[in-house]
Amino acid sequence: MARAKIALIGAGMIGGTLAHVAAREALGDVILFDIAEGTPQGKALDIAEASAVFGQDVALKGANDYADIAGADVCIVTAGVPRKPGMSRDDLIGINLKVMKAVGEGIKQHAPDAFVICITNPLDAMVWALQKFSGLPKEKVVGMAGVLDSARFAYFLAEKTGVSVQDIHAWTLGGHGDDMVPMVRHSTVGGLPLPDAVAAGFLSQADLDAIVERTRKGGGEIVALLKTGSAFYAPAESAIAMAKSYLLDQKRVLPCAVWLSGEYGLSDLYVGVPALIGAAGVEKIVEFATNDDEKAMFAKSVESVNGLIQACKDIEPSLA
Ligand code: A3D
Repeated sequence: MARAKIALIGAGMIGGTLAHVAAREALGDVILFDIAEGTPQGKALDIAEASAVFGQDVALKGANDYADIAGADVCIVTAGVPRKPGMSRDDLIGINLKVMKAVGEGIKQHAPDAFVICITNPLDAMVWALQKFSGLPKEKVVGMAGVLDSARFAYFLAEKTGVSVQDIHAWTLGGHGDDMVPMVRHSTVGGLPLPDAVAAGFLSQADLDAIVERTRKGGGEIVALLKTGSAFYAPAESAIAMAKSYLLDQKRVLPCAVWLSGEYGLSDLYVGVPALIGAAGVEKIVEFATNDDEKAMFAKSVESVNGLIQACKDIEPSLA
């Protein structure tokens, strides 16, 4: 059987890491695409040379022409600009919306059958715009944010409780902004929902509150440390988990920005909820039972996402 073809649109910090991880895991042949000449070619060659050390038979190629993504099974989009210290994700909207238009048209023309994972920020609005510009089926266009936000939440819980990350299941829903919703009652440490884990002495309520706040600001913490850009290792790993679930039909339930049509009482927007990803793309949306507090936090987060979508429509009238 032919190897899968993975097109990475954007060969910057996340794009290069995605190429490395995809090649190491032999997920498929990799096309690294960027408008910058030389960068995708250089990174592709560097990783291809490394393949002789890590011992995987995969082909890597750098490209500046969308024709090279033809027939891709998966496209992962990181094209655009990241945040610098002092910027919010929303400050990126003007530049990145134009980039989504070019990328959407490229995918529509050359890889219309691909499963598309958007990472470019502000995430929920950019994946919404990318679906519109590409015209691909909504179940084949998703945004990566929830896997990363939930991974941060899980890591902080593991660090504080001393329990293996493998035995922690953390869920973060809503938009990918500082008002995202870490789902305290639905997240577990060793099978115990977090309020029970507090009662059992794994961590204090104050520790849990601090972890929830740190999770919400997790992206900004890395931006402040790096100073020149934003996180890339954990975002790349997160998107690879989603691509793998699609390519291998794993049917994992992962928090992803997906198109909602009635679920959670919402329609016509992309926002982070648990979604089953299999060979058909988004095959099912899992609806958590939410209490009044969780509903209010989710509604606030959705309001921010709707504000960003409105800003996209104001900038690009064809999206209205
Ligand atoms: P960076 O290293 O700057 O890479 C972006 C790449 O996009 C550069 O190589 C550019 O040359 C390229 N590019 C710009 N315009 C185009 C275009 N029109 N077509 C093709 N390529 C283009 O950034 P990065 O890899 O660190 O981050 C990429 C994006 O991911 C940014 O928007 C970040 O804000 C976002 N991001 C999202 C998350 C989420 O969890 C959603 C996390 C971290 C970063």
